Amino acid sequence: MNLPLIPAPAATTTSAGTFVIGDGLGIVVQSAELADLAARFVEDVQIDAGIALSLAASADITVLIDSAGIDDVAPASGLRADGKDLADERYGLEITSAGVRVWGPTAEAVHRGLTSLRQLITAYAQDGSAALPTARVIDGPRFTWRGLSLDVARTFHPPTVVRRVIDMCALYKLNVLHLHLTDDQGWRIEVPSRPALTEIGADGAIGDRPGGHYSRAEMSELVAYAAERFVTVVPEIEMPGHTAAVFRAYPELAPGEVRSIDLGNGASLQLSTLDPDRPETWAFVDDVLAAVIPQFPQSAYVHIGGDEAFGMPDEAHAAFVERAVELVRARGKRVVGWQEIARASIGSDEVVQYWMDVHEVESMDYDAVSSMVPAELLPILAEGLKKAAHDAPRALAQGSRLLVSPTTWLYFDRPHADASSDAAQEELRKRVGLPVYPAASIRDGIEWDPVENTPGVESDAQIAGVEAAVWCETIATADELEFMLLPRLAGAAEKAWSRQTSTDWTEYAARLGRQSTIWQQRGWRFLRSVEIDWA
Ligand code: TNX
Repeated sequence: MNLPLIPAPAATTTSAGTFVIGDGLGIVVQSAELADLAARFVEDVQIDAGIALSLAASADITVLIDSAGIDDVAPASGLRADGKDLADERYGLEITSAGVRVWGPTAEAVHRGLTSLRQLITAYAQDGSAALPTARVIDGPRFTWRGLSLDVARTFHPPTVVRRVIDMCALYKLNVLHLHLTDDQGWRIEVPSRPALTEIGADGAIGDRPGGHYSRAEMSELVAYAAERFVTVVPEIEMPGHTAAVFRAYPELAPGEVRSIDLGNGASLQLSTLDPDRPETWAFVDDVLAAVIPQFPQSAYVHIGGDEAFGMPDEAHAAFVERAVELVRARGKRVVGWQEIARASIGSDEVVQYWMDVHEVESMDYDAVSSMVPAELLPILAEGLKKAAHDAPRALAQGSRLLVSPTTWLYFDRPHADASSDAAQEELRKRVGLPVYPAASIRDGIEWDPVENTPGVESDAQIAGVEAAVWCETIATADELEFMLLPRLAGAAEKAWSRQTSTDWTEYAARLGRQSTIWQQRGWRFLRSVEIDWA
């Protein structure tokens, strides 16, 4: 029997008995470092399943640091955003007719195990108790970097919304939240030595959406909230393109002529970039790094963007990337960047985020696209796409690992293809999502493999991890954001964590249907696809 868990665990055996979880049952931790985890678990089970467990009353659920049996599952591949090499997320979960045990070699592993238990309790909850099947699970991730990139520049998502997104990531064992903190439309993080970035650059977003930024205190609170849930927040400071907000704040950094193409709907595409030949550029970049890096103590990486430096000669772009890498390294961090950074000279410490899926680029319907974008933009796009095919092989040849984020399967700003049973959702579905992308179904999101579908990649070892991305040009509110994230986020987690290289749709759909209880309990909006039998 497959347990109703997403992502699917590595190894499960089930048997005929049950153990009933109900109000007042006790949870005992065997070391003090697990006390906070257990307390959060009790809180989560109360919200998700309406069952009130009690801390330390009796040992119905025992939680402990122990590595018994975890070597039955191979260690994960990839890189960790927090730079830890050895932290191990493999865990065991055993349900017998006498009680439940959750164990692992680290607090993080135990947290992953409790997350599975939380999903099980909710899936089986009925009238205030949950009869769990007796089972033994030994589990661990396929890839160590399992992320979501969230665009807070095109729409400013306030801290309460970001916390909800962190909760979603944690529920699906995703461990990286990559914040796209700066773009043409807004600069969202404080840099005390450059106050105009937030005084001027944070104003506004796309169209008439409100602007905003995270104060230093708010950012630190978010980072801590994520860390408590074993999610590392990786900051992205986009450069040398996508910097119109910088130029609004500090016009002296702008090239002589600032050019942009109007895309309609209040959006425009900038064709002006930071200039690597000007010393002011580097004083600025270093000031920003000096302020930003200490705000993200868990992250071993800084994301420098690097994508779509439209109009910039290749040599200048490469020179820019190389200098930016040096500055980040001088501050003790490593660089992750969008795939275009592979056109520069980089090495095995740099992570290259693969996004322009070759299959998507090849099958693009140029006639359709040309009716959607200004004519002036077409040759620029075409040139960028031509170069894109070489990025992943070039990154691998330089010894870098790929963070796999292909548009086809992991861009959650694609319109949803599945119809919804709800009329209001059908309206949303037609309005939200970038029309240049063909719509994608939930099923599309799980019928692929990060190794098989990435050009030039032959083994898990060449991949840093798997990261979904949600760009917010068409996503204006928290409701719309949740609607685009769920249920797709669960599918991304399945691909990033689960060891199965092919996922059976019918089996996955059955597990997915059981997830909606938690979403409803938490008030998270999700696409009510007619393809799924929701709980
Ligand atoms: C390309 S993905 C971009 C973003 C857009 C996105 C829309 C990437 C590195 N650059 O600026 O928001 O497409 O899907």
